[in-house]
Amino acid sequence: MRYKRLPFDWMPATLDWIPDDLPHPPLCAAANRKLDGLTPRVVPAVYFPNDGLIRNESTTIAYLLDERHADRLAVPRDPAVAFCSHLLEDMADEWLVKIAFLYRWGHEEDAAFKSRIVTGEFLGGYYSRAVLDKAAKHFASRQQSRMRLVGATAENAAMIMMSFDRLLKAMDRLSDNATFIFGASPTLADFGFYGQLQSLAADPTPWASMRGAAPGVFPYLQLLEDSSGIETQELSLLDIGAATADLLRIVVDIYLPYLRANERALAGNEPSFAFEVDGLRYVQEPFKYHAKCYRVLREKFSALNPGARSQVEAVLGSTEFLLS
Ligand SMILES: N[C@@H](CCC(=O)N[C@@H](CS)C(=O)NCC(=O)O)C(=O)O
Repeated sequence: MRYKRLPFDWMPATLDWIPDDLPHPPLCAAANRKLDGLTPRVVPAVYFPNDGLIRNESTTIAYLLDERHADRLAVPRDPAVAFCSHLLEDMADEWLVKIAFLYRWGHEEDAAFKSRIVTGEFLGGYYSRAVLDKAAKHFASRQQSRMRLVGATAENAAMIMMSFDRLLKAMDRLSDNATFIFGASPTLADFGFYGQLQSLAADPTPWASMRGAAPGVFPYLQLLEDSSGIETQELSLLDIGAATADLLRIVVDIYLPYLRANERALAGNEPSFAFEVDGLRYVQEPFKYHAKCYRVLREKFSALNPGARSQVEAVLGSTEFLLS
C-alpha cells in the first residue's frame, strides 16, 4: 500500500484468537464486523470503503489493488518477470511460512516473546499484565497446535532449514546486482518475501541467524518497509543477477516438487505425502489451498507468449513441474 501510495487504516482483527473471557477491544470489534462472512477466515484482509468490497489472500489483494490503482504496479508489465515474480511470491507466502512457524512456535523463547507482541496488538491497550500473559499463553499454544498442519515439525526441520539457508545466501547477495529481486523497483515477489523475512527478523532465534548469515537482508527489508519514494522501473528477466537466479532455483528444487506431491496426494485421497530433496525428507498431510496455488502457477505458465516462455525456461532451467 505504501509503495502504491494508497492511504489506509490499519485495524487489528482478532478473528477467534482471544478467548471469550478476555476483553475484546472496540477497534478489533469494528474490524471483526467487517470480516463477518469472509472465507477463508484468514488475515490480512482489505476493506475497500468506496464499494464495501472485502478481500483476503495477499496474492488476490495485490492483483486487485493493481487493477484498481494501475499507476505503480506491483505485478510488472513484462510477462516473463510477472510470472517469475508470482512464482517467488507464492513460495514466500506458502513455503516460507513453514520457516517462520518452525522458529516462532518451535522455540520457547521465540514463542514467549512474539505471542506477547501479537496478542498485545489484538488486545489494543488498557489491559493488565495478567490479561496479556493469559492471552499470550493461549495464543502460543493455539499456534503450536497448528504446527503439524503447516508441516513445521521436527521431522521436516532439516529440509525447512536447508531452504532457509539457501534463501538467506541468495538474499544476502541481492545487492551485488540490484536493489530489489528484479532490479531497481520492487515487485510482488519482494512484498511476499518482505512479509515473511520481516517477521523472521523480529523473532529472537531467526534474527540471530540472519544477522550472522545474511546481514545484507536487513537494508533490503528497511528499504521495502516504505518504498513510496522509489520510482517504478521497467524490468526484464534478461537483467537479473545470480542471486535472483538462485532464488528461482529454490522454487524449482523445493517448492514445485512440494506442490506436485501435495496435489498427487489430494488426487489419490492419500492421508499424507512425502518428497525428498538432497536426501532430506518432508512429510505432511495434503493441503487443499496449495493445490489451487499449483494450478494457478501452471495456468499462468501455459498462458505465456513464446518469447516470455523461453526467457522463463532459460532462468528456471527445468520447467518440468510447470507443465500440466
Ligand atoms: N495465503 C494466505 C495466508 C493467510 C494466513 O494464513 N493468515 C493467517 C495469519 S498470518 C491466518 O489468518 N490464520 C487464521 C488462523 O490461524 O485461524 C495469504 O497469503 O494471505
